[in-house]
Amino acid sequence: MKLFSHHANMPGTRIGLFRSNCPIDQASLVVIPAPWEVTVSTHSGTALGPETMLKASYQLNAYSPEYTHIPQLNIAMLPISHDWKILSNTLRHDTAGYIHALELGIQAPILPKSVLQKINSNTRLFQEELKKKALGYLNKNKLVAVLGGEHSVALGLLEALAEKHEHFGILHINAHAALYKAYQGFNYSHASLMHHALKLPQIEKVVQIGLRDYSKEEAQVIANSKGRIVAFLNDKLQADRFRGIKWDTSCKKIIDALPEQVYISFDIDGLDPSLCPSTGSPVPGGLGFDEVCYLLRCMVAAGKKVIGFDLCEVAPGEHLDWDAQVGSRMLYQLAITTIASQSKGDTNE
Ligand SMILES: [Mn+2]
Repeated sequence: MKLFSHHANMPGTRIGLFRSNCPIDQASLVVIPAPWEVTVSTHSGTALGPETMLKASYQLNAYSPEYTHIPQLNIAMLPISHDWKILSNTLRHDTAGYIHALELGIQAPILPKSVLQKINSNTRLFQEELKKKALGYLNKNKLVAVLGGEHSVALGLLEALAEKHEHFGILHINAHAALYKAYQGFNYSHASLMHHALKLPQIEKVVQIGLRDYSKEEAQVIANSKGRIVAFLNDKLQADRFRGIKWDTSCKKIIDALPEQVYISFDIDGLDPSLCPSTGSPVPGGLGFDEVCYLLRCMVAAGKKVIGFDLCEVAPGEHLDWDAQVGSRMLYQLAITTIASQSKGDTNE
């Protein structure tokens, strides 16, 4: 309660996500905004992702003709936590100069051990708080999603889901593999999310798409994973298309690699950077918006059940808020996919 009590964005004082007026206690899908950016590289701004996507979501028609059997989108976003935002800003203040120096290739920038420890321990505390919050809603049989913020914010939700589900897989959409043990000294960096996720035995598989910027060490982790990590490399997927293999065929292969229950972890930089120019670490190439939407629809048609998702690394841009427009529309696609995927079986376990 403490975290959300004093922020102006209280239910009833502002229009909800996608102009929905669904109260949180009646929502089937609860979105937890995580305005967090402590270890972001290159471009900052993703802590503003949730509020800019909320605003952009008012311009969207929340209607999907292919899912008319869903009577309405019962989705509600929690108020954006002022306390999380302040903590993130404080820690970011300590890291920004250090990260900037590393990226300029300046030798041995100094970040005192005590500062690093402070960042690592506070990040862990934040993740545990998010986990607790997510578990509270999961225990009420609601679906939960996290809206970042940097990609590391998804760990709390993954840990919460691991307490509710014995087995599930992750569809990981990202230009990066996120398999670093630690990155730039940070234990819980955006570049380490999958490394931490794979410590959860409940996660039987990580299926990666969009991957096009990764290290030799990360490639070795994938190769040594005995099939637990399946990477559909971006170069390979695109080469297949250039050779005339239909995207539909590739989607079937991706979906076949996933177990029945799927969590979707979506770093927006998995998409072509023309769709997310202001994200923290943009990489040329990548997936198209329609390609991802088609894959999501195929997943529902194939009977996969989406048990939760995150959408991260969306940052506001300078021009017309294009990044937030794309982000909110992808958020809608993920939400409708998750809700539609429930109808082929029982909700939750
Ligand atoms: Mn990424």
